[in-house]
Amino acid sequence: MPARNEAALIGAVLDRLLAEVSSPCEVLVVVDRPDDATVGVVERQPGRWPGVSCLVNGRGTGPAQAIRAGVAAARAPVLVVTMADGSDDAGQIEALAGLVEGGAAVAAASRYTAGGRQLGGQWPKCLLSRLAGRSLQLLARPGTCDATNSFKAYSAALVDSVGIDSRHGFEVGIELTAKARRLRLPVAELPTTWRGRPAGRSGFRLVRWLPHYLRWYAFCFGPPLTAQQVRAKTSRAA
Ligand SMILES: Nc1nc2c(ncn2[C@@H]2O[C@H](COP(=O)(O)OP(=O)(O)O)[C@@H](O)[C@H]2O)c(=O)[nH]1
Ligand SMILES: [Mg+2]
Repeated sequence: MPARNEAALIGAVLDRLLAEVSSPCEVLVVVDRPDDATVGVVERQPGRWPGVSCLVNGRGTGPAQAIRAGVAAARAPVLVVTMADGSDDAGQIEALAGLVEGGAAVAAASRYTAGGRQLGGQWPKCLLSRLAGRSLQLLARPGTCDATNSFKAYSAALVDSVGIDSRHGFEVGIELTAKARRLRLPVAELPTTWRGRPAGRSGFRLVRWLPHYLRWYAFCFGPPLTAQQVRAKTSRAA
């Protein structure tokens, strides 16, 4: 769970998450700085949220780095990325994880499938992500109409085999969906309702992050690859 300055919202989000998830789980709230007030809220109430801890990410700032750090520290075979501002329906975490346990490499919560909804949020971002998600499913068939939503479950085996190259915004979701597509691994989806934050400011940087999204949109297209070939084509060291 990437978090920046979420002191006002994190408590309710963790209450809801722990009420909804009955399977054993570890929750990592990943902040960029030790003085982020989110940490104070979580640590001031020891025992209130069992299994929840804060991770201060030393790798670099921004959502992609936070997600990478959380994924690297997580020990479970199924990983779920969800937001700390309450945008995601925590009631779907179990179902998404269940799809991965059942064999999907990626399970996406989709705003753009029949039954899905998006409430609030900045309209240019909403419009572009809808256009990207729908057109991608039409043209490249990755298995979800909402490749850009961050609320997804992943098999840890997928992430281990191909790694995460994103370093900027929330493009990790489309990156791993694109990689699963090129590996021809199953991607599943469920309709979801996404909500714009009720308080605080969105950290989304549409113009700055767009090129990174486009890179992974393009990577969805093309012949099947092995994990080794995916790494060779995408890894920064390559
Ligand atoms: N660690 C970390 N988390 C971030 C950063 N920017 C946003 N987040 C978190 O990512 C989630 C989604 O961010 P938000 O600003 O709501 O983006 P939006 O919903 O796409 O407008 C929230 O949990 C934020 O706290 C960042 O720079 N670092
Ligand atoms: Mg948000």
